[in-house]
Amino acid sequence: MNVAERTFVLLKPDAVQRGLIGEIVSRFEHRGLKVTALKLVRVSRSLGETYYAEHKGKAFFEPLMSYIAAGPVVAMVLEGDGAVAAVRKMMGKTNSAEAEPGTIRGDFALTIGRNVIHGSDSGESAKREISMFFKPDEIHAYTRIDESWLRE
Ligand code: D4T
Repeated sequence: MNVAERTFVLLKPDAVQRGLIGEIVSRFEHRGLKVTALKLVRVSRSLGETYYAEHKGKAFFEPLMSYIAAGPVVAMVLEGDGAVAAVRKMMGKTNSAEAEPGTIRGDFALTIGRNVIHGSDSGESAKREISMFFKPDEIHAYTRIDESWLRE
């Protein structure tokens, strides 16, 4: 059964500063995912720590904090059938060095520490991450003109 779901995507500071915002958002739009919220924000230290709480104490945590706070990021909510899994597949492996060509990391990144994008790994993570970046009234409902062609 087709069930539209929400996922959260973050274009990291390297994506913004390398001029990749349009290219990456375009891939999601062309796939049929609906952008229902989008903004440029700065990740504070406290937001970064909450966002990456599961990694606190690991060797890469401090470099990760510096990276994510190094410049503005683009936060967005995407909606569509199987959106969480679709976005994860489109991003490719976390370690860009192992990401397949054709994926976002496989096409635009080389290392794990500069992997240009984050996408939620489950519906539960999506809910948590969306609530960290967006108020409910910042998420918009509308109809895409191609919607009737995106499922049977
Ligand atoms: P994000 O959250 O950035 O989408 O990454 P993933 O969900 O794909 O992967 P993750 O939580 O395992 O890693 C979070 C973040 O930390 C960086 N990282 C990770 C790193 O710099 N060195 C490492 O060894 C690991 C495991 C990359 C992504």
